[in-house]
Amino acid sequence: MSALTPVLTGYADERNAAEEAARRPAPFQPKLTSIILATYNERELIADTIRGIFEHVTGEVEVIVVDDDSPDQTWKQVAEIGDDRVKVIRRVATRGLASAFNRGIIESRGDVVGWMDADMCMPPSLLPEMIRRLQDAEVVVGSRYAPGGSDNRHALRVFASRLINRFAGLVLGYGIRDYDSGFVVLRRSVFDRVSIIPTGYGAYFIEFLFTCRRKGLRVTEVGYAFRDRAVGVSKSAPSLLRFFWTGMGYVTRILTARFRRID
Ligand SMILES: Nc1nc2c(ncn2[C@@H]2O[C@H](COP(=O)(O)OP(=O)(O)OP(=O)(O)O)[C@@H](O)[C@H]2O)c(=O)[nH]1
Ligand SMILES: [Mg+2]
Repeated sequence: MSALTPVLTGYADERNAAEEAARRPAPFQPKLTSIILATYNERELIADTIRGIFEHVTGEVEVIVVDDDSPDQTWKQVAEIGDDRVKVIRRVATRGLASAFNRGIIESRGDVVGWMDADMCMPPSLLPEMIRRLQDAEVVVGSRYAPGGSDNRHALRVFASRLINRFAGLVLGYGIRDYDSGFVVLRRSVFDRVSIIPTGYGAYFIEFLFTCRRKGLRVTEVGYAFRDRAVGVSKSAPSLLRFFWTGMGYVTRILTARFRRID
């Protein structure tokens, strides 16, 4: 073998690598990412959530906060941040998580749209990985039950959540592990095919994911550690009775989703 061989091989390797790179699709890079936060009495945690989003999501970002006239004046707290990338909508005389996210979607301009809770239970640091995964999917869900995921809440809440998800998996299928996650980023084009049905609390999300899959869209889950809220009051489970009613709402919605055909 001549002394030149390694040099020639190196050149061929480089050329192959360059050709390979040219063949690969360009990494998915949104022009504008819109993150929607629905809030009700999140005064203590809203600023940290918004700060976390700007810290972690690169490129152009807008944050849309939809607040239902919180008695603790979360809306005012957001307005006082004074950042023109943050838009606050103060809805009056209406309440609802699903309708709040729907309003945020209507107001959003991004080619990537996402939404999450504003109580730091869902880490903004996961957003870059979720956005990156849009390379190979239309919808990317932050998941407590995918590999790498966990949930540190009270055992009863974890049990109920696992039960709901097991039931959703059984009735609706498609292998989605965290059907009611509520932590998502997606390509705007998804809304050309699927709308959220904006009624009720968090169960709208189950039907939304189910419809996405039914229409052939790719849904990917990324595991994350859900941390129970450090301060503030839970809106879904402030009492055992309310917790039970919320759970019943989820069960009804799963069954409705299975048989409803809107389009
Ligand atoms: N706009 C609006 N936001 C709401 C409403 N209810 C809850 N939220 C927000 O929705 C997100 C989820 O509510 P949480 O109270 O955290 O409910 P949860 O995540 O089921 O329960 P915990 O995390 O245990 O408190 C939070 O950002 C809330 O501020 C509502 O009626 N309107
Ligand atoms: Mg929460």
